[in-house]
Amino acid sequence: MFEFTSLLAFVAFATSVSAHTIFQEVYVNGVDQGHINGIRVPDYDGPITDVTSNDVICNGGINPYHQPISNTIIPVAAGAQITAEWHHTLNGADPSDSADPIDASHKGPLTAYLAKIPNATQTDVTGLKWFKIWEDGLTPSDQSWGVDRLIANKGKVTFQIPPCIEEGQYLLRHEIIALHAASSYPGAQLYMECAQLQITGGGSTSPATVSFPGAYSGTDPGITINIYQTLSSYTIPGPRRLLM
Ligand SMILES: *[C@@H]1O[C@H](CO)[C@@H](O)[C@H](O)[C@H]1NC(C)=O
Ligand SMILES: [Cu+2]
Repeated sequence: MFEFTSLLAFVAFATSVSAHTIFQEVYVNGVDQGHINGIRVPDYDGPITDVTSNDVICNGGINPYHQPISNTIIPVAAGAQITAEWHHTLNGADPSDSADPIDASHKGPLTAYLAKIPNATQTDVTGLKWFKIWEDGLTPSDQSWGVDRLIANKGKVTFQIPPCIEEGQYLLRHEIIALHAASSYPGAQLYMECAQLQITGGGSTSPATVSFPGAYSGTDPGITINIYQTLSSYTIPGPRRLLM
């Protein structure tokens, strides 16, 4: 019994250290903007689990940023389709890696938020006002998650930049919340990177906003949850997405 338990613990540990992911490439209306270009990516692909930490804004901190940090600001017309691409490591796609783009155990939702920022390449990312533009959670009918759809699509997800928002410089905070170990807090694994955007055109809508940290709490039903049961619904953390 002892050996069996140790084996299970080892397997769980091995999975947890080997199965992380990084958002590392942006496509605008299908046009590739270049690998790790215009995105603040860490070298280490580990999660953030403290939802009250400043590292939940744009990662970094315990996962040091890849140097030099990209000073590209990606031009995007309001209303454009953004495709975001995730992979297990910063090396990009690896068809021989069963945990690329992310280990299948890491079930959970994906989200995307925007925040206006005076200068999209500035170091300080605290105090920004974030609004959610997209999310993909649980489909109760077949118990499939956003992460399942991400894996089926080889690490890519596509969503729209709202046509109605003000032009200017923004950070796009794109996130996976992996719930395989979320039955107690801290346990949910948050993966996020911020892409640096110059949004043009648009309109004058000023959506309701939230802060990071602050938008999530360890007691949120979407942060602390046992996913090893049939779920009739799942509440994605944070505000509802911006209605367009
Ligand atoms: C934006 O921030 C970067 C990084 O701190 C800095 O190098 C650059 O000069 C800033 N640009 C403007 C227009 O302030
Ligand atoms: Cu992981």
